[in-house]
Amino acid sequence: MKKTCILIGAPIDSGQRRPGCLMGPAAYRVAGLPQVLADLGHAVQDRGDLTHGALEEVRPANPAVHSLPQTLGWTRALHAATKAALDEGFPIILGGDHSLALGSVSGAAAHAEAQGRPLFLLWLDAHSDFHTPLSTTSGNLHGTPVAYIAGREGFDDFPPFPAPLPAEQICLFGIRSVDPEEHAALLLHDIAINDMRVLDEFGICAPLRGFLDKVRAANGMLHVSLDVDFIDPAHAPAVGTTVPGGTTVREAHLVMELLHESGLMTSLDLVELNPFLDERGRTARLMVDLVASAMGRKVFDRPTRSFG
Ligand code: NNH
Ligand code: MN
Ligand code: MN
Ligand code: MN
Repeated sequence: MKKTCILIGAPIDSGQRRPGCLMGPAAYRVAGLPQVLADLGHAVQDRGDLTHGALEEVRPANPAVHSLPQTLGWTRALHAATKAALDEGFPIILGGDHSLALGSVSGAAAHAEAQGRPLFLLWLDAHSDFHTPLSTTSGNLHGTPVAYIAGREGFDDFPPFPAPLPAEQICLFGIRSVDPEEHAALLLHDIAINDMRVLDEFGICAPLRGFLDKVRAANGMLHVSLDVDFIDPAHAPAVGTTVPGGTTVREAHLVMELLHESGLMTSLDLVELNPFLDERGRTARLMVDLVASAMGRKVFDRPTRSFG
């Protein structure tokens, strides 16, 4: 199905400490994302880059937390932009660090609620990002969006999350770095955790198809949040928080191809690309190629599936 892709640049790097993610949206454009989508037959509207708007003075209860006013400003801006874009097409958020998902997923949740449809979340990441602003020791709010989305307490400075997602509607995929506090909280919440151990044993298809079947059965909307560090740093070096043992290039493409085949994905974040750390643009180009697979590019275009 051809879509109207709405590109929303989110040059945000207040959710972590290493400068560079704010160059992400520019790198995706330089790597040719708008043209790649157009070549696949989609309509493309590039809305340019967002700004975080006016900042309020807020002091975090946890002194480790930094840049809270900026992250709150971005959360409001991304909430509004994503919610509005969902009325018109398929939003692709060009990050920016993963704290942008505090806004993009809350905007998608508000849209889904207005439609009377459940929102599902596929979190493709080395990390579980299940800290709260109270539990984080790094103080980096990019480590918190899944907790916000699942309705964990500790987000008093943030707008209340519209209809927090029940655990069954969240799927973490590719996980291989979980802090002790996140681990304890995840066990209480019973969220599906397809960590690398699971993917090593069962592969990509079975766990992902299981989740997609649930989305389809519920007539759900599906937000996908793709963190660059989902992919092994050998292939995707341009990220501040590399964790070895990630997915291969083909495994990442297979996720995207299954998402396309499912026809279920309704919005997408591309996060944590730090072009300052890249090697001649290879990570930016890989991310663009992954989006192409998610939007219909195939190695070989079979009319029906045939493996004979
Ligand atoms: N759990 C760590 C923290 O809270 C790392 C989070 N970093 C990420 N998440 N890159 O995807 O600081
Ligand atoms: Mn992340
Ligand atoms: Mn990560
Ligand atoms: Mn941590």
